[in-house]
Amino acid sequence: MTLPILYNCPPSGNCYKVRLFAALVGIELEIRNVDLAAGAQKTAEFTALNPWQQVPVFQDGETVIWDSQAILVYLAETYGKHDWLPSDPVGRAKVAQWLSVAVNEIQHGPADARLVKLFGYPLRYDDAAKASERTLKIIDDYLSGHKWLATERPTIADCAAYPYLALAPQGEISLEPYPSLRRWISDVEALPGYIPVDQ
Ligand SMILES: N[C@@H](CCC(=O)N[C@@H](CS)C(=O)NCC(=O)O)C(=O)O
Repeated sequence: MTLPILYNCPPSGNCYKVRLFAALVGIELEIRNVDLAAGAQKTAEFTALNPWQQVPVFQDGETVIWDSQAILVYLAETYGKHDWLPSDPVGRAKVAQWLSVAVNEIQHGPADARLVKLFGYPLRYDDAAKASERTLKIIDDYLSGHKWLATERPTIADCAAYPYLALAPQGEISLEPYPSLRRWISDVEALPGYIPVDQ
């Protein structure tokens, strides 16, 4: 049997989103690690898969998808149970809303702070820390009245948002002031099949 391929980088939170969801729903993947530090994402071969020269990339036969949010949508539709991506208009829109937050507010807050502290990326740490404060506060307030992000049950929105929220302390962003966010993180970690990020 040919397994779908995930072009992956072990400490990447975006790649971890895909590995996490695959583990939660029991999708077996062939993992191909891409050495970002050595510039393997910039080769002609990899650029043909993803012109943005980024991981993750997912390849399922002839189908190639880049962007972790898009891969989650594909996996939920193709392999996952429909519960992970609701089919009703409101549920679908709420999932899209949080996928957007994952790429924008979460990326430019705790994910960027982690890039600076863990990998020395030339980004402005103070800006990322300030953005993190606002983002984490808004999400914490929201989660004080909601068990999961998009619907009454976990969806791909939770998988997309979880990695860089849970890994915020690696960017020296404390989760201490956010009890509802910490409760949600524990709930994600209690899901059957949960796997932690590679280090
Ligand atoms: N929106 C994309 C972002 C992907 C992304 O930023 N990937 C990073 C690793 S987390 C990457 O491949 N960077 C390549 C580089 O730094 O040259 C996604 O969600 O997949």
